[in-house]
Amino acid sequence: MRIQSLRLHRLNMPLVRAFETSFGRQTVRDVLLVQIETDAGEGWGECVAGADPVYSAEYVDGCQHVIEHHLAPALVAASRSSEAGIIAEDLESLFAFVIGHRMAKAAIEAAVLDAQLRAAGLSFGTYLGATRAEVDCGVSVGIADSIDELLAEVAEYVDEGYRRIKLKIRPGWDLSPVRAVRNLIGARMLLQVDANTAYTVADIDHLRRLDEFDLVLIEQPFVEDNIRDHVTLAHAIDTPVCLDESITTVGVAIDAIERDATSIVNIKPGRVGGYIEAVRIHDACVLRDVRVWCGGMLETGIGRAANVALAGLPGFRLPGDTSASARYYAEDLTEPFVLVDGRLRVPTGPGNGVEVRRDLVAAWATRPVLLVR
Ligand code: SMG
Ligand code: MG
Repeated sequence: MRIQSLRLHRLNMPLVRAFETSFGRQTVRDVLLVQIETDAGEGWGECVAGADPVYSAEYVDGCQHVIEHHLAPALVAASRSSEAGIIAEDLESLFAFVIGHRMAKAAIEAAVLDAQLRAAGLSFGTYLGATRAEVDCGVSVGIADSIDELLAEVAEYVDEGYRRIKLKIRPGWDLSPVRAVRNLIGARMLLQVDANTAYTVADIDHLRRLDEFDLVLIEQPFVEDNIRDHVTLAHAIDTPVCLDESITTVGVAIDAIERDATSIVNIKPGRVGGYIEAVRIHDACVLRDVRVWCGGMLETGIGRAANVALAGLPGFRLPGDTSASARYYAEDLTEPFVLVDGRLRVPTGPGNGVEVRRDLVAAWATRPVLLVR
């Protein structure tokens, strides 16, 4: 494919309800979209980075900068000088000169994949290897102002049919909310927690008290570069430990699994540099009989479409943070994803299988479109 240009779109989308985690409270999503134009047609990708570098080192202004000044010029130049043109499989080596910046790279990869799969008439699901037509969905529930408000929110999601509840926790908001929610939803409903690195190894005795709630997993209790303390926790606690922020490459995933730091893996394509690396991590986990599930970054329909396709792969044996559009946004940037019997359908159309609502992308823009060619 010849890549003629990249356009970067920035827009704000208010969340239907504030989302609070151990690292902060978010009421709006600052969305960066990559639109590429090629000789075979166009493609769209969504960047998952947040407005501030608080979930990871990446943040949306940084992603935009590195795309504008480093990745996009390299992509356009390589496309111009290469006989065969560029496809998504070329990007890893093409972008290797930029260290890290996986969320920025993943946004471009998604756009290139969308364009090349549309041109080939293939869906993301078929390309990635999805074996399911629909995927089980969970919902991630933020820290609330009170236990009563938390219970009201969880009850709503249970009524809507979500198949798993994930509670955000932090020191001071853990045992009591988890106990209250477990009492509300009963013993059989899947329940898990996510600390987003808010604890330290000194909290292990406290975290062991979560064992009585029969959780599916505890996600990322300690800082991302500390694999060793997760090993210590995993040996001390019955609840399975699951890494999110720590898992940045297939190599790190294998290392963490083989050291016993994680027995279930959260896969987020944005965090690991794209869908191709996400499938590698999936495959490495399947080989080691480690279950995986698809994480979420409050994506719009553009990112969600591809995530749902990924979640259709056979190793995704737990419900993902792949919730319906209505859990996040009053109006989505694509046709809405609707929960039916606790599941979302994997799009079957070419590319990501959804249509971008350009009117909304333009109407909600916070900056002029930036063109690189
Ligand atoms: O997309 O439903 C979603 C959000 C899921 O909890 C979620 N994501 O650490 O897993 C996580 C968080 C990080 C995102 S905070 C913006
Ligand atoms: Mg997480």
